[in-house]
Amino acid sequence: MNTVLITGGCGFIGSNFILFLFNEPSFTGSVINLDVCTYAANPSNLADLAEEYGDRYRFRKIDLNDGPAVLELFETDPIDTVVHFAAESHVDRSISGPKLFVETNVMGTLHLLEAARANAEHLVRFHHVSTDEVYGELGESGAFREDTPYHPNSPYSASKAASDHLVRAYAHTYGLPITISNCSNNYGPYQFPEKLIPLMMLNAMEGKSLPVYGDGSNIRDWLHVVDHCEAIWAILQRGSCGETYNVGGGTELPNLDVVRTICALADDAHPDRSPHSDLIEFVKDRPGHDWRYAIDATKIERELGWSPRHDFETGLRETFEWYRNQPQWVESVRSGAYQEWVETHYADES
Ligand code: NAD
Ligand code: TDX
Repeated sequence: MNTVLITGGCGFIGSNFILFLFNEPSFTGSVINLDVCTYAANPSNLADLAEEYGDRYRFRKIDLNDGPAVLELFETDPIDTVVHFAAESHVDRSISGPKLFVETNVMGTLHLLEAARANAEHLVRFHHVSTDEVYGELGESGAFREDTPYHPNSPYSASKAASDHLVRAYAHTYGLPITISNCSNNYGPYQFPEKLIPLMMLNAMEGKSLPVYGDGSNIRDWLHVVDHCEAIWAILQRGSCGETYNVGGGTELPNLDVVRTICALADDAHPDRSPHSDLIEFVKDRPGHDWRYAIDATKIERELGWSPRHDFETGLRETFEWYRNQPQWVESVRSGAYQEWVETHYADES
Protein backbone atom coordinates (compact mmCIF):
# COMPACT_ATOMS: atom_id res chain seq x y z
CA MET A 1 0.00 0.00 0.00
CA ASN A 2 1.79 3.09 -1.25
CA THR A 3 -0.99 5.48 -2.20
CA VAL A 4 -4.22 4.91 -0.33
CA LEU A 5 -7.38 6.80 -1.30
CA ILE A 6 -9.79 7.12 1.61
CA THR A 7 -13.22 8.48 0.70
CA GLY A 8 -15.25 10.12 3.46
CA GLY A 9 -12.18 10.50 5.65
CA CYS A 10 -13.62 13.56 7.41
CA GLY A 11 -16.61 11.59 8.71
CA PHE A 12 -16.87 9.46 11.81
CA ILE A 13 -15.36 6.11 10.80
CA GLY A 14 -13.14 7.55 8.04
CA SER A 15 -11.44 9.97 10.48
CA ASN A 16 -10.88 7.18 12.96
CA PHE A 17 -9.48 4.98 10.20
CA ILE A 18 -6.99 7.61 8.96
CA LEU A 19 -5.79 8.24 12.52
CA PHE A 20 -5.53 4.47 12.98
CA LEU A 21 -3.47 4.10 9.77
CA PHE A 22 -0.92 6.72 10.82
CA ASN A 23 -0.58 4.96 14.17
CA GLU A 24 0.03 1.61 12.48
CA PRO A 25 3.81 1.07 12.39
CA SER A 26 3.69 -1.18 9.33
CA PHE A 27 1.90 1.50 7.28
CA THR A 28 4.51 3.57 5.47
CA GLY A 29 2.47 4.79 2.51
CA SER A 30 0.57 8.03 1.93
CA VAL A 31 -3.11 8.88 2.26
CA ILE A 32 -5.33 10.99 0.05
CA ASN A 33 -8.54 11.89 1.86
CA LEU A 34 -11.34 12.61 -0.63
CA ASP A 35 -14.31 14.26 1.03
CA VAL A 36 -16.84 16.86 -0.06
CA CYS A 37 -17.49 17.80 3.59
CA THR A 38 -21.21 17.46 4.16
CA TYR A 39 -22.79 18.37 7.49
CA ALA A 40 -21.41 15.06 8.92
CA ALA A 41 -17.78 15.91 8.21
CA ASN A 42 -15.19 17.63 10.31
CA PRO A 43 -11.81 17.96 8.57
CA SER A 44 -10.26 19.50 11.66
CA ASN A 45 -10.40 15.94 13.15
CA LEU A 46 -7.26 15.42 11.08
CA ALA A 47 -5.83 18.93 11.32
CA ASP A 48 -2.47 17.87 12.73
CA LEU A 49 -1.73 15.18 10.17
CA ALA A 50 -0.50 17.43 7.34
CA GLU A 51 1.90 19.14 9.72
CA GLU A 52 3.08 15.90 11.26
CA TYR A 53 3.32 13.75 8.13
CA GLY A 54 3.81 16.32 5.38
CA ASP A 55 2.91 14.95 1.94
CA ARG A 56 1.99 11.58 3.40
CA TYR A 57 -1.42 13.12 4.20
CA ARG A 58 -3.36 15.11 1.62
CA PHE A 59 -6.96 16.30 1.69
CA ARG A 60 -8.92 16.79 -1.53
CA LYS A 61 -12.34 18.42 -1.39
CA ILE A 62 -14.10 16.48 -4.14
CA ASP A 63 -17.70 15.41 -4.57
CA LEU A 64 -18.10 11.76 -5.57
CA ASN A 65 -20.99 12.92 -7.69
CA ASP A 66 -18.50 14.83 -9.82
CA GLY A 67 -17.35 11.92 -12.00
CA PRO A 68 -14.71 13.87 -14.01
CA ALA A 69 -13.07 15.22 -10.81
CA VAL A 70 -12.87 11.71 -9.35
CA LEU A 71 -11.40 10.40 -12.59
CA GLU A 72 -8.84 13.19 -12.69
CA LEU A 73 -7.67 12.30 -9.19
CA PHE A 74 -6.99 8.72 -10.29
CA GLU A 75 -5.17 9.97 -13.37
CA THR A 76 -2.86 12.26 -11.37
CA ASP A 77 -2.04 9.93 -8.47
CA PRO A 78 -0.99 6.29 -8.68
CA ILE A 79 -3.70 5.05 -6.32
CA ASP A 80 -3.19 1.39 -5.44
CA THR A 81 -5.68 1.04 -2.58
CA VAL A 82 -9.15 2.50 -2.12
CA VAL A 83 -11.09 2.37 1.13
CA HIS A 84 -14.55 3.70 0.39
CA PHE A 85 -16.36 5.15 3.43
CA ALA A 86 -18.07 8.19 1.88
CA ALA A 87 -21.83 7.96 2.08
CA GLU A 88 -24.96 9.55 3.36
CA SER A 89 -25.28 7.47 6.51
CA HIS A 90 -28.30 8.44 8.61
CA VAL A 91 -31.45 6.33 8.26
CA ASP A 92 -33.82 9.09 9.43
CA ARG A 93 -32.46 11.51 6.81
CA SER A 94 -32.95 8.83 4.14
CA ILE A 95 -36.60 8.57 5.12
CA SER A 96 -37.17 12.31 4.74
CA GLY A 97 -34.99 12.68 1.61
CA PRO A 98 -34.08 9.47 -0.24
CA LYS A 99 -32.78 11.09 -3.46
CA LEU A 100 -29.47 12.30 -2.05
CA PHE A 101 -28.84 8.78 -0.73
CA VAL A 102 -29.20 7.32 -4.22
CA GLU A 103 -27.03 10.07 -5.69
CA THR A 104 -24.17 9.73 -3.20
CA ASN A 105 -24.30 6.09 -2.19
CA VAL A 106 -25.18 4.60 -5.59
CA MET A 107 -24.01 7.09 -8.23
CA GLY A 108 -21.06 8.26 -6.14
CA THR A 109 -19.90 4.67 -5.78
CA LEU A 110 -20.39 4.14 -9.51
CA HIS A 111 -18.16 7.14 -10.31
CA LEU A 112 -15.49 5.82 -7.96
CA LEU A 113 -15.65 2.35 -9.51
CA GLU A 114 -15.44 3.79 -13.02
CA ALA A 115 -12.37 5.88 -12.12
CA ALA A 116 -10.74 2.85 -10.49
CA ARG A 117 -11.52 0.66 -13.52
CA ALA A 118 -10.04 3.20 -15.90
CA ASN A 119 -6.82 3.23 -13.86
CA ALA A 120 -6.76 -0.39 -12.78
CA GLU A 121 -3.10 -0.95 -13.63
CA HIS A 122 -2.07 0.43 -10.24
CA LEU A 123 -4.97 -1.00 -8.27
CA VAL A 124 -4.31 -3.72 -5.72
CA ARG A 125 -7.47 -3.35 -3.65
CA PHE A 126 -10.82 -1.55 -3.67
CA HIS A 127 -12.39 -2.01 -0.25
CA HIS A 128 -16.04 -1.03 0.12
CA VAL A 129 -17.33 -0.24 3.61
CA SER A 130 -20.94 -1.32 4.00
CA THR A 131 -23.50 -2.05 6.67
CA ASP A 132 -25.38 -4.95 8.24
CA GLU A 133 -28.61 -3.10 7.41
CA VAL A 134 -28.52 -4.48 3.84
CA TYR A 135 -29.68 -7.83 5.25
CA GLY A 136 -32.93 -6.40 6.65
CA GLU A 137 -34.17 -7.21 10.13
CA LEU A 138 -34.03 -10.29 12.36
CA GLY A 139 -36.57 -11.78 14.74
CA GLU A 140 -35.70 -13.13 18.21
CA SER A 141 -32.97 -15.48 16.97
CA GLY A 142 -30.29 -15.84 14.29
CA ALA A 143 -27.52 -13.56 13.02
CA PHE A 144 -26.53 -12.21 9.60
CA ARG A 145 -24.00 -14.33 7.72
CA GLU A 146 -22.21 -13.37 4.52
CA ASP A 147 -24.66 -15.56 2.56
CA THR A 148 -27.81 -14.10 4.16
CA PRO A 149 -30.01 -12.79 1.32
CA TYR A 150 -30.18 -9.01 0.97
CA HIS A 151 -33.46 -7.49 2.18
CA PRO A 152 -32.91 -3.75 2.74
CA ASN A 153 -35.84 -1.94 4.36
CA SER A 154 -34.93 1.77 4.38
CA PRO A 155 -33.86 4.07 1.53
CA TYR A 156 -30.44 4.21 3.26
CA SER A 157 -29.99 0.44 3.38
CA ALA A 158 -31.42 0.05 -0.14
CA SER A 159 -28.83 2.52 -1.46
CA LYS A 160 -26.03 0.74 0.41
CA ALA A 161 -27.26 -2.61 -0.94
CA ALA A 162 -27.21 -1.21 -4.48
CA SER A 163 -23.63 0.00 -3.96
CA ASP A 164 -22.57 -3.42 -2.65
CA HIS A 165 -24.06 -5.05 -5.75
CA LEU A 166 -22.23 -2.62 -8.04
CA VAL A 167 -18.91 -3.26 -6.31
CA ARG A 168 -19.37 -7.02 -6.60
CA ALA A 169 -20.41 -6.69 -10.25
CA TYR A 170 -17.23 -4.73 -11.02
CA ALA A 171 -15.19 -7.62 -9.63
CA HIS A 172 -17.16 -10.22 -11.58
CA THR A 173 -17.34 -8.32 -14.86
CA TYR A 174 -14.13 -6.29 -14.95
CA GLY A 175 -11.92 -8.21 -12.53
CA LEU A 176 -11.58 -5.32 -10.06
CA PRO A 177 -9.79 -6.54 -6.89
CA ILE A 178 -12.56 -5.80 -4.42
CA THR A 179 -13.44 -6.68 -0.85
CA ILE A 180 -16.59 -5.67 1.06
CA SER A 181 -17.25 -5.45 4.79
CA ASN A 182 -20.75 -5.32 6.28
CA CYS A 183 -20.52 -3.93 9.77
CA SER A 184 -22.89 -3.44 12.69
CA ASN A 185 -23.53 -0.16 14.57
CA ASN A 186 -20.35 1.72 15.50
CA TYR A 187 -19.81 4.05 18.43
CA GLY A 188 -16.83 6.11 19.61
CA PRO A 189 -15.24 9.55 19.14
CA TYR A 190 -16.04 11.87 16.21
CA GLN A 191 -19.56 10.54 15.53
CA PHE A 192 -21.97 13.26 14.43
CA PRO A 193 -24.50 13.83 17.23
CA GLU A 194 -27.57 12.73 15.27
CA LYS A 195 -26.91 9.01 15.85
CA LEU A 196 -28.31 7.33 18.97
CA ILE A 197 -25.25 7.22 21.24
CA PRO A 198 -23.75 10.72 20.81
CA LEU A 199 -27.22 12.30 20.65
CA MET A 200 -28.26 10.72 23.94
CA MET A 201 -24.93 11.56 25.58
CA LEU A 202 -25.05 15.23 24.65
CA ASN A 203 -28.76 15.59 25.41
CA ALA A 204 -28.24 14.00 28.84
CA MET A 205 -25.28 16.31 29.55
CA GLU A 206 -27.38 19.31 28.48
CA GLY A 207 -30.49 18.25 30.41
CA LYS A 208 -32.51 17.83 27.20
CA SER A 209 -35.12 15.16 26.48
CA LEU A 210 -33.90 11.70 25.37
CA PRO A 211 -36.18 10.67 22.47
CA VAL A 212 -36.50 6.86 22.37
CA TYR A 213 -38.30 5.63 19.26
CA GLY A 214 -41.30 3.34 19.89
CA ASP A 215 -40.92 1.29 23.06
CA GLY A 216 -37.09 1.17 22.91
CA SER A 217 -37.03 -2.61 22.40
CA ASN A 218 -35.21 -2.48 19.03
CA ILE A 219 -31.88 -4.25 19.21
CA ARG A 220 -28.55 -3.20 17.71
CA ASP A 221 -25.15 -4.96 17.81
CA TRP A 222 -22.62 -2.34 18.99
CA LEU A 223 -18.98 -2.23 17.93
CA HIS A 224 -16.29 0.25 18.97
CA VAL A 225 -15.10 2.20 15.92
CA VAL A 226 -11.45 1.24 16.54
CA ASP A 227 -12.44 -2.44 16.38
CA HIS A 228 -14.04 -1.67 13.01
CA CYS A 229 -10.81 0.02 11.84
CA GLU A 230 -8.81 -3.04 12.90
CA ALA A 231 -11.20 -5.28 10.97
CA ILE A 232 -10.77 -3.21 7.79
CA TRP A 233 -6.99 -3.27 8.26
CA ALA A 234 -7.09 -7.08 8.63
CA ILE A 235 -9.14 -7.33 5.43
CA LEU A 236 -6.68 -5.09 3.56
CA GLN A 237 -3.75 -7.12 4.82
CA ARG A 238 -5.05 -10.67 4.69
CA GLY A 239 -8.49 -10.68 3.05
CA SER A 240 -9.08 -12.41 -0.26
CA CYS A 241 -10.19 -10.43 -3.28
CA GLY A 242 -13.84 -10.95 -4.18
CA GLU A 243 -14.79 -11.75 -0.57
CA THR A 244 -17.28 -10.19 1.83
CA TYR A 245 -16.64 -10.12 5.58
CA ASN A 246 -19.29 -9.45 8.23
CA VAL A 247 -17.99 -7.42 11.16
CA GLY A 248 -19.81 -7.15 14.50
CA GLY A 249 -19.25 -6.55 18.17
CA GLY A 250 -21.32 -9.40 19.59
CA THR A 251 -22.87 -6.81 21.93
CA GLU A 252 -26.59 -6.93 21.26
CA LEU A 253 -28.61 -4.48 23.31
CA PRO A 254 -32.10 -3.01 23.20
CA ASN A 255 -31.98 0.76 22.65
CA LEU A 256 -33.60 1.45 26.02
CA ASP A 257 -30.76 -0.40 27.81
CA VAL A 258 -28.18 1.68 25.92
CA VAL A 259 -29.99 4.91 26.84
CA ARG A 260 -30.30 3.86 30.50
CA THR A 261 -26.56 3.07 30.63
CA ILE A 262 -25.84 6.53 29.22
CA CYS A 263 -28.13 8.01 31.90
CA ALA A 264 -26.09 6.19 34.57
CA LEU A 265 -22.88 7.69 33.14
CA ALA A 266 -24.50 11.13 33.22
CA ASP A 267 -25.62 10.52 36.84
CA ASP A 268 -21.98 9.82 37.79
CA ALA A 269 -20.81 12.95 35.99
CA HIS A 270 -23.59 15.23 37.27
CA PRO A 271 -25.07 13.75 40.48
CA ASP A 272 -26.84 17.07 41.13
CA ARG A 273 -29.02 16.48 38.03
CA SER A 274 -29.80 12.80 38.74
CA PRO A 275 -31.65 10.75 37.76
CA HIS A 276 -31.09 11.50 34.06
CA SER A 277 -33.47 8.65 33.21
CA ASP A 278 -36.26 11.15 33.98
CA LEU A 279 -35.31 12.76 30.65
CA ILE A 280 -36.30 9.64 28.66
CA GLU A 281 -39.26 10.31 26.39
CA PHE A 282 -40.90 7.64 24.25
CA VAL A 283 -41.61 9.22 20.87
CA LYS A 284 -43.27 8.18 17.61
CA ASP A 285 -41.46 5.22 16.06
CA ARG A 286 -39.22 5.49 12.99
CA PRO A 287 -41.24 4.37 9.91
CA GLY A 288 -40.23 0.85 8.88
CA HIS A 289 -37.95 0.63 11.95
CA ASP A 290 -35.90 -2.60 11.74
CA TRP A 291 -36.36 -4.51 14.97
CA ARG A 292 -33.11 -6.42 15.45
CA TYR A 293 -29.65 -6.67 13.85
CA ALA A 294 -26.99 -9.19 14.82
CA ILE A 295 -23.79 -10.22 13.08
CA ASP A 296 -22.24 -13.64 12.80
CA ALA A 297 -18.55 -12.68 12.57
CA THR A 298 -17.23 -16.24 12.44
CA LYS A 299 -15.70 -15.83 8.96
CA ILE A 300 -13.46 -12.84 9.73
CA GLU A 301 -12.55 -14.33 13.11
CA ARG A 302 -11.60 -17.69 11.65
CA GLU A 303 -9.99 -16.60 8.37
CA LEU A 304 -8.33 -13.33 9.35
CA GLY A 305 -7.87 -13.76 13.12
CA TRP A 306 -9.85 -10.58 13.91
CA SER A 307 -12.01 -10.14 16.99
CA PRO A 308 -13.24 -7.04 18.81
CA ARG A 309 -11.05 -5.85 21.69
CA HIS A 310 -13.28 -3.25 23.32
CA ASP A 311 -15.89 -4.17 25.87
CA PHE A 312 -19.02 -2.06 25.54
CA GLU A 313 -19.15 -0.77 29.11
CA THR A 314 -15.60 0.62 29.06
CA GLY A 315 -15.90 1.84 25.45
CA LEU A 316 -19.14 3.65 26.24
CA ARG A 317 -17.66 5.31 29.34
CA GLU A 318 -14.61 6.48 27.35
CA THR A 319 -16.85 7.78 24.59
CA PHE A 320 -18.97 9.68 27.14
CA GLU A 321 -15.81 11.27 28.54
CA TRP A 322 -14.64 12.14 25.02
CA TYR A 323 -17.85 14.05 24.27
CA ARG A 324 -17.76 15.70 27.71
CA ASN A 325 -14.26 16.97 27.01
CA GLN A 326 -14.86 18.16 23.44
CA PRO A 327 -17.35 21.06 23.66
CA GLN A 328 -15.56 22.89 20.83
CA TRP A 329 -15.75 19.89 18.51
CA VAL A 330 -19.46 19.52 19.27
CA GLU A 331 -20.07 23.21 18.67
CA SER A 332 -18.18 23.16 15.37
CA VAL A 333 -20.01 20.16 13.91
CA ARG A 334 -23.37 21.41 15.11
CA SER A 335 -22.85 24.89 13.67
CA GLY A 336 -21.01 23.86 10.50
CA ALA A 337 -18.15 26.20 11.53
CA TYR A 338 -15.66 23.70 10.05
CA GLN A 339 -16.72 24.86 6.56
CA GLU A 340 -14.89 28.09 7.28
CA TRP A 341 -11.91 26.05 8.47
CA VAL A 342 -11.86 24.17 5.13
CA GLU A 343 -11.92 27.37 3.15
CA THR A 344 -8.99 28.77 5.13
CA HIS A 345 -6.84 25.66 5.12
CA TYR A 346 -7.60 24.16 1.75
CA ALA A 347 -8.41 27.15 -0.43
CA ASP A 348 -6.04 25.91 -3.13
CA GLU A 349 -7.32 22.39 -3.25
CA SER A 350 -11.08 22.89 -3.17
P1 NAD B 1 -20.53 9.82 8.28
O1 NAD B 1 -21.86 10.29 7.86
O2 NAD B 1 -20.02 10.20 9.64
O3 NAD B 1 -19.42 10.32 7.24
C1 NAD B 1 -19.61 10.25 5.86
C2 NAD B 1 -18.52 11.07 5.18
O4 NAD B 1 -18.72 10.97 3.76
C3 NAD B 1 -18.57 12.57 5.53
O5 NAD B 1 -17.28 13.05 5.82
C4 NAD B 1 -19.11 13.22 4.27
O6 NAD B 1 -18.68 14.55 4.08
C5 NAD B 1 -18.60 12.27 3.20
N1 NAD B 1 -19.43 12.36 1.98
C6 NAD B 1 -20.77 12.29 1.91
N2 NAD B 1 -21.17 12.48 0.64
C7 NAD B 1 -20.06 12.64 -0.11
C8 NAD B 1 -19.82 12.87 -1.49
N3 NAD B 1 -20.83 12.99 -2.37
N4 NAD B 1 -18.54 12.99 -1.92
C9 NAD B 1 -17.51 12.91 -1.05
N5 NAD B 1 -17.68 12.71 0.28
C10 NAD B 1 -18.93 12.57 0.74
O7 NAD B 1 -20.55 8.25 8.09
P2 NAD B 1 -19.88 7.10 8.97
O8 NAD B 1 -20.76 6.78 10.09
O9 NAD B 1 -18.47 7.44 9.20
O10 NAD B 1 -19.97 5.88 7.93
C11 NAD B 1 -18.93 5.64 7.01
C12 NAD B 1 -19.31 4.44 6.16
O11 NAD B 1 -19.49 3.30 6.99
C13 NAD B 1 -20.61 4.61 5.40
O12 NAD B 1 -20.44 4.06 4.11
C14 NAD B 1 -21.63 3.83 6.20
O13 NAD B 1 -22.63 3.33 5.38
C15 NAD B 1 -20.77 2.72 6.77
N6 NAD B 1 -21.21 2.16 8.06
C16 NAD B 1 -21.45 2.99 9.12
C17 NAD B 1 -21.79 2.42 10.34
C18 NAD B 1 -22.06 3.28 11.55
O14 NAD B 1 -22.49 2.75 12.57
N7 NAD B 1 -21.81 4.57 11.50
C19 NAD B 1 -21.92 1.04 10.47
C20 NAD B 1 -21.66 0.23 9.34
C21 NAD B 1 -21.29 0.81 8.14
O1 TDX C 1 -33.15 9.69 18.55
C1 TDX C 1 -33.07 8.47 18.31
N1 TDX C 1 -33.85 7.60 19.05
C2 TDX C 1 -33.84 6.26 18.85
O2 TDX C 1 -34.55 5.52 19.53
C3 TDX C 1 -32.20 7.92 17.31
C4 TDX C 1 -31.34 8.83 16.47
C5 TDX C 1 -32.20 6.56 17.12
N2 TDX C 1 -33.01 5.75 17.85
C6 TDX C 1 -32.95 4.29 17.60
C7 TDX C 1 -33.11 3.88 16.15
C8 TDX C 1 -32.25 2.62 16.08
O3 TDX C 1 -33.00 1.50 16.49
O4 TDX C 1 -31.65 3.86 17.97
C9 TDX C 1 -31.14 2.86 17.08
C10 TDX C 1 -29.86 3.35 16.46
O5 TDX C 1 -30.20 4.42 15.62
P1 TDX C 1 -29.09 5.19 14.72
O6 TDX C 1 -28.00 5.66 15.62
O7 TDX C 1 -29.80 6.17 13.87
O8 TDX C 1 -28.47 3.99 13.89
P2 TDX C 1 -29.13 2.91 12.89
O9 TDX C 1 -30.39 3.40 12.33
O10 TDX C 1 -29.15 1.60 13.62
O11 TDX C 1 -28.02 2.90 11.75
C11 TDX C 1 -26.61 2.93 12.11
O12 TDX C 1 -26.01 1.68 12.04
C12 TDX C 1 -25.75 1.13 10.78
C13 TDX C 1 -25.83 3.93 11.25
O13 TDX C 1 -26.48 5.19 11.29
C14 TDX C 1 -25.70 3.44 9.85
O14 TDX C 1 -24.89 4.33 9.09
C15 TDX C 1 -25.04 2.10 9.88
O15 TDX C 1 -24.98 1.56 8.60
